[in-house]
Amino acid sequence: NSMLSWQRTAFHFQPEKNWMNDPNGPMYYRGWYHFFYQYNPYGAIWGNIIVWGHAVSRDLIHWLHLPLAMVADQWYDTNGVWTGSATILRDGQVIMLYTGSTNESVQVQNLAYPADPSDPLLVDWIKYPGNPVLYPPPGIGAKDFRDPTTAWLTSEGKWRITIGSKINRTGIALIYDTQDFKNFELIEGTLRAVPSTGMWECVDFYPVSSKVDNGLDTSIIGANVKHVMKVSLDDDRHDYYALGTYDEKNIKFIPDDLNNDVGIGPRYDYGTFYASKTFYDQSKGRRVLWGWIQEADSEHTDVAKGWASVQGIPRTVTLDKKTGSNLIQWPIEEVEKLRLRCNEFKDLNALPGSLVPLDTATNTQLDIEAEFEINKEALENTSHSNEEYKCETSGGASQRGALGPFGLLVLADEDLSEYTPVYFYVIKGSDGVLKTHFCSDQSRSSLANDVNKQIFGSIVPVLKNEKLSVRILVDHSVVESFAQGGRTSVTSRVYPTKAIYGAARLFLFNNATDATVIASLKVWQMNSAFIRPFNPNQRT
Ligand code: DQQ
Repeated sequence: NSMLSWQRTAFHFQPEKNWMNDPNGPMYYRGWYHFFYQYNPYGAIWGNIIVWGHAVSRDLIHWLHLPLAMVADQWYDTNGVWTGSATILRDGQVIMLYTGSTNESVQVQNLAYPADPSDPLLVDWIKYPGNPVLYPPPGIGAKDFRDPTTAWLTSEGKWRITIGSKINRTGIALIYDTQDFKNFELIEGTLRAVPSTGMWECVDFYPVSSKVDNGLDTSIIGANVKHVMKVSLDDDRHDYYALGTYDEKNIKFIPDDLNNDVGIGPRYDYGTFYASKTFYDQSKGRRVLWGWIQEADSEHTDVAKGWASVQGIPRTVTLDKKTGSNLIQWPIEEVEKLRLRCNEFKDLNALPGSLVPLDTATNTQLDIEAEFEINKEALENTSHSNEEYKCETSGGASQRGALGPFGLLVLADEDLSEYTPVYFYVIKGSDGVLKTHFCSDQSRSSLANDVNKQIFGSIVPVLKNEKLSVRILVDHSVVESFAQGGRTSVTSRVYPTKAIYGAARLFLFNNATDATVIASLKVWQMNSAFIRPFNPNQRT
């Protein structure tokens, strides 16, 4: 089926066909990255039966699709093999915990492990005959108990996991300790609970270093370590994180800032990015984040095209040492191996109200790095505006202010009947302090009318003497944008009908009324990744 085939991505992970959602059990094992994912083998919708797809890679970019890892063949997962996480024990043994939806649609936790640990591809999986290993505890709804995390070690030498749930409207993270992943002890209380946040899906809990930029194994605690707790809010389908302290003695996560608590505080991404999960990559000593990027078109269109969803380019996650109050997310370095020809533009002058076509080759597969500076006079002379600005509601890239918007139009066609602006909008407050918003505007991204054209974005911290900078990965129907080295990210799905293949163009734009913007850019054409079925005959 070649319908809408230009929307297929070239270097983002996706199955050959059908529906995909959450990332599951990512890990590095014996030379291979493993990626499992929620998958419907029967169609392009979430429905029928969700099982675990499986793919492996040497570099997190090129992938081989393997047979389904687990299907819904037991009473305890017959309504779905749902999300779960991998734990690698100290002797190298792999433990997989996942949620099953039972024959009565009760959410239970199950244990699985590789049938042959000496097979680096881990093709075959065994479900523990004693499953399920956990039922919803008293007081917890049968359908509010899912998505076990990777386990971490307690100071007593036991393994500890957390599982998302809710009580009334309070989102909670339940805690269990175990020694063998078969018998679990429910710990009284919660790791964290936040009123009015609803069901917590896909909780993630991990340490980050406040000193160095390498990642930390999930069990690390102690000096120079902060903890990150992330929840996926079923209510609004966004991933929120909080930075804080893990009080191991009282088994509590304590956020640094109660206004930036779990379910309330910053988001990993202000666009489309959900049910994400990190893993510690012991081969490169980094923590890597996977997130599901769902479609913004209609279910009807997904069915017609025969597939739905992509995964984000894996991102390394570190603590921002400069602000101390947010994470830095950055596309894994391996994606740079796909860079082909580079067009470099130096000190382009974009006057107020200007559009500058950038002469690049093809523009559907790009890696862009851009820096922007507002001329000094405008910064100094512009009177404060006290403007209330919000990417989502302030009129997008066509609303003009003194110091914004300016940025790039990606996936644009020559006539500008379609384009997606990724831009900054700077505001000067009455105190003279500048505030920078970073947005992605989908309102003119497609001539099709059955797609969601919301505008996304948020504030991005900009420190003294920093230029404004953005990195944008463009891949046919997905645009992943990172501002200020990864302090804020915005991902969007866009569905151009004209700005496709050779017809796609790239523009620099400046819609500010006062600011002249000096822009320098590097634009790389991106190669396609090999993402294809594994041929067992080629196995060496
Ligand atoms: N998706 C899974 C659940 C999880 C949800 C089912 C999040 O385990 O809570 O496909 O997208």
